Amino acid sequence: MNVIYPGSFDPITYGHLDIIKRCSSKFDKVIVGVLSNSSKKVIFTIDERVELIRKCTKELKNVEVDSFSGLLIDFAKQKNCPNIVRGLRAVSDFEYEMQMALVNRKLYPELETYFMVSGNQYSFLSSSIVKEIAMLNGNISCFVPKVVEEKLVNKIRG
Ligand code: COD
Repeated sequence: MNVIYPGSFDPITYGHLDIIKRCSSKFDKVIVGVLSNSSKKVIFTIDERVELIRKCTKELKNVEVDSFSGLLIDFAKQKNCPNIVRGLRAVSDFEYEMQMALVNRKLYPELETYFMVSGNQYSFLSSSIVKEIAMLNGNISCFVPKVVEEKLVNKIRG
């Protein structure tokens, strides 16, 4: 079975990577879908986010990274993959995730959403937290791979 792991990934963190690695060992193929027209204010361009994810997942041969705009269900149809994986960190994630899963299924009844519980060590981690720490000159090396750290620090300082 193939799955889509969609998100903003601005930028990818060890929390996202943990989900991608675990999916990679459970499913035939993992398509990481990066939303290009996010309503969230993003710091990295779509090309930068895709490139960072590709670099961080290059060892995982069954992981494909692609961008999409518009509705997630249309991306799922285009990829012929009616299976979505989402990460759950805490109860606070649940309400939004549940709503999204139900709306997506209403729009595309074949679509299933699977939830993968975050690794304990990453349950507090989000892209926003990482950006905030970096902007305040904190050390983010335990939250993101080196290549992401360098790019983020350059972006903020540059
Ligand atoms: N541990 C485990 N999982 C994590 C962690 C962590 N530390 N951090 C994040 N995650 C999970 C998130 O829970 C999520 O499942 C995934 O990783 C991606 O997270 P983000 O924050 O990068 O991405 P989101 O949540 O902003 O992505 C939202 C989408 C882009 C998927 C959504 O907005 C979307 O589908 N938009 C397209 C428009 C659409 O179809 N709208 C209708 C749907 S209601």
